[in-house]
Amino acid sequence: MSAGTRFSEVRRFAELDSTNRYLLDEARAGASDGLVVVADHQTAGRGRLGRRWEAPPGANLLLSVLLRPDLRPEELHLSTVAMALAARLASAEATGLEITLKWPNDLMVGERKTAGILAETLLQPPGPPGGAEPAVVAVVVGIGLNLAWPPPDGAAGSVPLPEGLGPATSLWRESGTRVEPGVLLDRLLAHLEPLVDDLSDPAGRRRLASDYRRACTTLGRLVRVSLEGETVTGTVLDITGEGHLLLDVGACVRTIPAGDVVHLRG
Ligand code: BT5
Repeated sequence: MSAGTRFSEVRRFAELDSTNRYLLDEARAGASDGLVVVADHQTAGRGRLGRRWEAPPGANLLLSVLLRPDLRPEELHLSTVAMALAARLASAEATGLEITLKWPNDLMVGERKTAGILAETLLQPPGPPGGAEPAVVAVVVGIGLNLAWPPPDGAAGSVPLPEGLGPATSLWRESGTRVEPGVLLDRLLAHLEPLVDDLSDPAGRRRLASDYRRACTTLGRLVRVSLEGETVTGTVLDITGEGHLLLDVGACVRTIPAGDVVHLRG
């Protein structure tokens, strides 16, 4: 990335446990806004709720960025939104595919997941519940973007997908275009730069939220949402300013802060 942009320092690793773990440690040690880390392979790539992110060495883009935006904790979901919009634009530009967003953190081609985003936060003070309102010190936003894996059917060297992966796809599989991780990285960071500026500006935050709504195919859908200990089905009425789902479940409208969604029909 060219000097003078927020993302002028990119650290590249052949292997790391997790790019998010690495940058959270760097953030605690005082690393600056804009540090980027990329790995060819992760040995313990993280999803939400302790889940794993899978990718064979060298196939996909695995990256995290460290941000220190001027955000309140309830606005943090917008950092995931900024990454999702940047990755969507970069992927579409490189392949011509239409990429949609699935609440809360997925990029999709049709109903198959082509990227997942994990934002992890450092708050100050982390202290006990009921204490002073915490401030956002840093947020690490990681994305795993499937470029070449899972490969197209019959491609040389195909290996069976891990069990429980769910409906996954890659840009190569969907478009026939094999994009190098470095090419997609440059495009993604170029799109991310102005979107990260938007995080620290009220008008910018409104723009991010409205661009997200336009790209998010969960809105208006009949969905099944798995929550801790319960599954609910309903129609998505809206996504709130805090990034929560408003779900019409018939008897009432539920506010869902986080969960796993299955799109049931249009
Ligand atoms: C996510 O979690 O989708 C967030 C994934 C973030 C990964 C990036 S890679 C760079 C950075 N460093 C990290 O350590 N993490 C971030 P979640 O919504 O919980 O989805 C996880 C689930 O997606 C898994 O349980 C699998 O079912 C599925 N999955 C795993 N690998 C996948 C892949 N490559 N493509 C599609 N689905 C996958």
